Amino acid sequence: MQELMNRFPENPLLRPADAPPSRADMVVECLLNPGAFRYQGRTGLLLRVAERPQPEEGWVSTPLLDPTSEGGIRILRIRKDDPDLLFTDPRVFSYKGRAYLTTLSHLRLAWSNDGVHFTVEPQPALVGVGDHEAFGIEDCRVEFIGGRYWLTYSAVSAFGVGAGLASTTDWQTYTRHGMIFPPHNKDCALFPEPVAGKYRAFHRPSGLGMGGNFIWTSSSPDLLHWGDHRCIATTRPGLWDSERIGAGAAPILTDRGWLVIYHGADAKSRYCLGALLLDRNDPTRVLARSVDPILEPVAPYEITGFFGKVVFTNGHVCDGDQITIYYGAADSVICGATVSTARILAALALPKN
Ligand code: MAN
Repeated sequence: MQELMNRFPENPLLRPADAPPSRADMVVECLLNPGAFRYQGRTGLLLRVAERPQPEEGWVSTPLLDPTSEGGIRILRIRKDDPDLLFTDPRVFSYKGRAYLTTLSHLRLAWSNDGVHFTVEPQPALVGVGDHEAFGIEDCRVEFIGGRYWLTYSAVSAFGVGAGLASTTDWQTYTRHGMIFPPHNKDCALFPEPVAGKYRAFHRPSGLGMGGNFIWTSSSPDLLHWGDHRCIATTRPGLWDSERIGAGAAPILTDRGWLVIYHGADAKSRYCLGALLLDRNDPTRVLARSVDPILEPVAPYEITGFFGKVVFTNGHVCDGDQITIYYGAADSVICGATVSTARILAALALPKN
């Protein structure tokens, strides 16, 4: 199928070498999955910077946030031949029956005057705080609502993955609002405006045994307390989004309804992007869904990397009909692509589920 999106010829826009590590004893392994926004005439990205200790032959090691350790970080080191170690995915391992990430992520700002060439700030903007974020914070969505930028991110810890909320007006100081969706939940994106008088969010709780990794929407009077939970889209057996799906950034209001760009993965963890169209006044109603992906991992930088065959977005900016999406490729680098809303809407079909 002909792809709908036009990749930037400058891709990848940012690579790990473009971000200095937050500490001398760390290596930036991946730069990925940025939130995107406009501020004072510039395009801002809130990058996920995934770091790990300097690699050592024969050892697996991971940093954990620990306020009782020197510098606030404790390194967990395990010999690769330890029989209690289970290591089959570059992103995660299990030790003595407990799951850990191989990297520790924080959020870092990058700025651009043209939306293509970005400069990464030398220091983190936000790092995990407290025991519910001890394995880091990831994949932040940014939305401007009521004069503030609202940041929804995955908060990872031994307690699971939940959705955290923070806000800022100046990108210098941040207010933390705590966890708004408890584990297991991620891919939380806020709507840009209230619908029928209530704030709205997408999120992705994960069902164990029953259910699955589906997109839900909920409403709130204040962005902090959420209810009215509804599942609106499920995975589709036999298609590219058969295993898990999750919303990207905020939905885009079009004359046909809310356009949602989402990611879907199959059983081989190949990640593509698709689209949903929701009723403008009742976003629990799905009007249409793309059958084919709107972006697939086919470019070399999308196929090969820390975790290959991945395109994953949680940030875009809009100029009239044009959407510029920023996306993580192969969980390693940051890329950009453009598409018109009209082109996506024309490609949507009625849902089959
Ligand atoms: C999960 C998340 C993302 C990541 C993809 C692909 O959905 O951890 O951050 O990009 O997997 O690895």
